[in-house]
Amino acid sequence: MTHSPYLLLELRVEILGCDKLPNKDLGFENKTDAIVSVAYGNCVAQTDVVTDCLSPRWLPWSQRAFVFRMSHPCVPLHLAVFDYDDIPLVGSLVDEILDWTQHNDRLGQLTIGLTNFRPSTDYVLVYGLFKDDSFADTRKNYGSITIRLRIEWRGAFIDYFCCNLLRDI
Ligand SMILES: [Ca+2]
Ligand SMILES: [Ca+2]
Repeated sequence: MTHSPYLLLELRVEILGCDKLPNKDLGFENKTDAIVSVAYGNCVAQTDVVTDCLSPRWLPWSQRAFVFRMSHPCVPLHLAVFDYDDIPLVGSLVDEILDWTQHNDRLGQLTIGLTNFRPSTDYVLVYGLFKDDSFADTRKNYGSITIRLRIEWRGAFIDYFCCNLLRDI
């Protein structure tokens, strides 16, 4: 039985910031409260919320970095930016998840293919955000997002294992 070598790789994603997000909040000095949802395979995670800012930055001590075990390079990375709204949640966990997506306005989203990234290389990337995944050239831009991305072998032990495996071939 053979395993995909991609099972030995980690996808490391850091959300650094967004620029020119649309404003979804009303009121004096009340602006979008940005939060980014990061999804890879069947795993989903969120950054911290940056309140009242249309060009938010996630600083190193905030929740902005995520590590996923890669399953295959054809599996894309999905990012979505929301305006967080602080509405009290009640009920079951399923109800809370449904409430989260319904109460927080989606500002823009993005799908990133990973096949062209080389392992052990840092990439700082700026992407436009769009309201949906349609292919029309007339898609309206909803600001941009800056991320740092790196694909890495999983730990020193894995490095040792792979080196010996390659040497034995
Ligand atoms: Ca706000
Ligand atoms: Ca808000």
